[in-house]
Amino acid sequence: MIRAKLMSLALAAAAALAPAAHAESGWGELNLTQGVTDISRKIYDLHMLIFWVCVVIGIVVFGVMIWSIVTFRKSKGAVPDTTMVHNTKVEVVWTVIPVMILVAMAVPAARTLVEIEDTSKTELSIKVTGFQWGWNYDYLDDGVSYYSHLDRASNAARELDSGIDPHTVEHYLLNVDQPLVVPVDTKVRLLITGADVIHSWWVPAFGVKKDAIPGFVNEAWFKVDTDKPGLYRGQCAELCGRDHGFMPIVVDVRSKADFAAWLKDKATQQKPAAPPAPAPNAS
Ligand SMILES: [Cu+2]
Repeated sequence: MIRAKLMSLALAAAAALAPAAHAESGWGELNLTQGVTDISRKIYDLHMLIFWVCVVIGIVVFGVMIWSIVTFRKSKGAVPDTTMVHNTKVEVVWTVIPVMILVAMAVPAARTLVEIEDTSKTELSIKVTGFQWGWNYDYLDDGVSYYSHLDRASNAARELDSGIDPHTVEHYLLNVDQPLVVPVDTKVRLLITGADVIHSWWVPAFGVKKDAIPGFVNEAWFKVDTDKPGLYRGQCAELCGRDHGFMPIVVDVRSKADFAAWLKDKATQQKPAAPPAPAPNAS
């Protein structure tokens, strides 16, 4: 009777989940993104590997537990065994198997962690300073530096009683006035710090999230695939005060040639004006 009830419950649950499982977009939105860098894909693969390890362990453990509860219930006349309280063989097995599983997960995880921290051989260094509330990007070798704030349209709509429907604003709260511009296929090193309180620079598609701490310089790096130029969005990921939700991040990834042209342009714009020529001596 109970077994039949359990079976029908399990079937009902499976039926409820099945159509949703087919709607790729629905479930895809819940999962980690695969991203556009080698590291972000490695993080995704690790996440999936460990997720499935957990699923299998969950099924096995709960399966044995539920089966034991149902099969050896009191109403069926089960009597607890008080003679066998220790079994060395079983203890060894349930210690060795989890240790092996943990080691099998730790090895690839450690390898990826080491790679994430490897900021050698970078080709472009940008200092990122988080402040209340926005970001400053400083291209250290090129004398280019600028601020990146929430874009005007979002900023107007977010005001109390603005009368603007946020749904009409494109990329509401996820757009900036000046994005960070970087080239594809280039190992970009970020030197991340904070000007006032702790912020965190987070762009999921790159697999990068690093705290911006005043007085500290944290390093991070990313290298976007050659065939993946475009706009990538992120947000401050450390609660930093009143306008924490209003300091998004946008990274504009361009081809190497486009980037070089942009950087040259920006550098000329920012070059301080030459001092006025000295007035000819009035004699
Ligand atoms: Cu913040």
